[in-house]
Amino acid sequence: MKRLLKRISKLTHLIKFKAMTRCFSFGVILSLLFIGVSCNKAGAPAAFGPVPTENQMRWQEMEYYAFIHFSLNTYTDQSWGYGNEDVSLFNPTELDARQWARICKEAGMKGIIVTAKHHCGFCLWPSEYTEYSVKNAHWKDGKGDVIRELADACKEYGLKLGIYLSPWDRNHADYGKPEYITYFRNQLKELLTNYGDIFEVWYDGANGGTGYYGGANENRKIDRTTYYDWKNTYKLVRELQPNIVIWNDGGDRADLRWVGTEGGWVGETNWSLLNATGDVPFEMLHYGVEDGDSWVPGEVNTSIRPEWFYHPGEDTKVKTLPQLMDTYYNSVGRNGTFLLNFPIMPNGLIHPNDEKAALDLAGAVKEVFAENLVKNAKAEASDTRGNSRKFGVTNAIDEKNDTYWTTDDDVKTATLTIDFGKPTTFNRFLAQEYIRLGQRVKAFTVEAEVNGNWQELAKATTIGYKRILRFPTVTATKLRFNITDSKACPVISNVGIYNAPQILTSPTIIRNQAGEVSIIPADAESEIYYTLHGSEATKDSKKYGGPIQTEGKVKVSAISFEPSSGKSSAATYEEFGLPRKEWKIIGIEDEKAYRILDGNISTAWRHGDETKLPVDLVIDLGAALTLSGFKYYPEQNSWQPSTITHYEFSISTDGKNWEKASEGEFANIKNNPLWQTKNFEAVAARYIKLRALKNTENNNRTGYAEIDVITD
Ligand code: FUL
Repeated sequence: MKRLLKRISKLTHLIKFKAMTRCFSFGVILSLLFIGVSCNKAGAPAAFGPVPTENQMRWQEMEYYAFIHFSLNTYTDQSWGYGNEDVSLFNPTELDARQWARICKEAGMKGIIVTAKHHCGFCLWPSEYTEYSVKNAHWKDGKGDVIRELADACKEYGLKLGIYLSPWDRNHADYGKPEYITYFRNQLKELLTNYGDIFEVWYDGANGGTGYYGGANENRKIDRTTYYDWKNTYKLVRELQPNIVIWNDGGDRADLRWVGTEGGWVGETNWSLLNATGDVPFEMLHYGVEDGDSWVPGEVNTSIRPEWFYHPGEDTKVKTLPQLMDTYYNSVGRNGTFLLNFPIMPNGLIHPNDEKAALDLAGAVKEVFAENLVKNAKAEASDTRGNSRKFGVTNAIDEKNDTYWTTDDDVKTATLTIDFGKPTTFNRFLAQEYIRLGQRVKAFTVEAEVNGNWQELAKATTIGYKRILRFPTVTATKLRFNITDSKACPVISNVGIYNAPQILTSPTIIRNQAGEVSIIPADAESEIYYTLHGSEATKDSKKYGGPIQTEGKVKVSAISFEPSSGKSSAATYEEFGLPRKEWKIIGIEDEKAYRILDGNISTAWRHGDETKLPVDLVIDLGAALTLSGFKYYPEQNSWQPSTITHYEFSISTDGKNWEKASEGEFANIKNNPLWQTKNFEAVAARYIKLRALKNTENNNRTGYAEIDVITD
């Protein structure tokens, strides 16, 4: 029987077309085999549709691991290096990869993926194939090797090592030519042979564009569908590291997929499936493809700060506990893995604020899942096999990943009832499918029996490897987990019920054009305390009673405080430049354009549909100021983006004669559409002009949520 099942599962995996996913529409032979299985009610169900490889299984079970962004950008305050940055800038005098590994270990992470080479081409290891590496840096007199130090530290702390190797290389003279592919593979060989086991390799999707390219300083375009010849690169990778998983951003199907955003979430519906060929639009990256023919699970990558590389200005922008907790639920809790980035500081260390945030998250996750309330409960299934001994419901409450509850083969709806025996308080529900047999569940609900009445707590779609639902705290004696639709008989390895402590969300701080600061709590019942001078707000700070009129530059810090529990949120910080009271937008009649200056990043304005790029936004600042930079926050609209990528910024004293102060790109703005800051040499001016040259979509749509200037 075992051999028969193995053969069926192999066949299911091999034959890749849509009809395969319905048992009784298979070819005659397969149908007979399935009927044979379904007749034997004592046997295990056959695998259904695509299933994970052992490498994907091992990776999925890691759940949570780290990204490290470290390169020459760390020393130039950039997101993307151009490829001409001086190697000697790289000098992490206190570099300690053991500090990185210790923090990751204590944070509950299982591995670390490091940017061995980012888009600027600089290599963190002494590659034999380029001069643009640590071997020509001052650091350790050119004898250093960051990858070696990290590999050793990972070994010591029992963490796995992963490698990010950017295909786009803005330094290399051959980029865009066939010779570069040989170079890229030579580098891969170095990284995949000299540093022990590598669990994951990451090929960033940013590809081609302007760059230094060995001094050519030009725009190089590549055809991303053919240039890298991924098929043969993947072959090489698998030969060198048979246990590895390969990440690629969707265009070239690998083992793992990007989830279409760097914002820290994957879709609530999340199939670990895609089709092996054809386009993968953003929505598919978010949600997977229900009838996809290949197992390509999603990995949620996001940074612990707004940006990937270290920028000192973000030391107060480290994500708060509620933000990180949300990301945890929206990744691990939605059938994804969580890849959280630490930017390394120029001295070679992780910043203490980032360490604290990661350890706070670890503590909070531990607290939430400390006690699984199903442990002492009784479980009952709605069908016969579910109550049998071999595949019965007790397997779903034993907290083991390799045992499961399943129903009779022809059953696609089922209920598991948990009886706590006494009123029990909870607010989280966790379910796991035994994905080795495929991802099956399409919809489910959770109900609770409160004072003798059943009430619905949550309604959801897919489960996959792990699904966690949050709902308001309830006290109930029984809980019902109803699978309301499934592709084939459900196979559930675990359910969990938890009572998570409440975490107070930090307030939002905004300042409008008139200089009024408003502080908005996430929960209207919270009290707010604030400071205006940069020090951290505490319960002893001033109580907020409504908008505060401010003049000049201000640094606001605020906390939410819940009088009933005595709990405070983490502090929010916002720094505001000069008020924009006297600012006027020139040449645009539409009053709504003033949304660009309203201090609220969730309101935006865009030019009319007839606009053709390049297009200008001209502002009269009302008086001459000494400017040393500007800031742009793009409109947050992922369906019809209006995000500028290439710009010119000019200044004028009279609004007629203009001088260019800055030009270039907003690097990585498509994937990470947050504040873009550009600095330039201080200059006095009364008028500013932001000229949009190009947007992320290569069309003419141009919008702005906010524009501001930096003054000395
Ligand atoms: C993006 C890159 O362009 C960013 O710089 C960063 O490395 C992120 C993880 O992926 O696409």
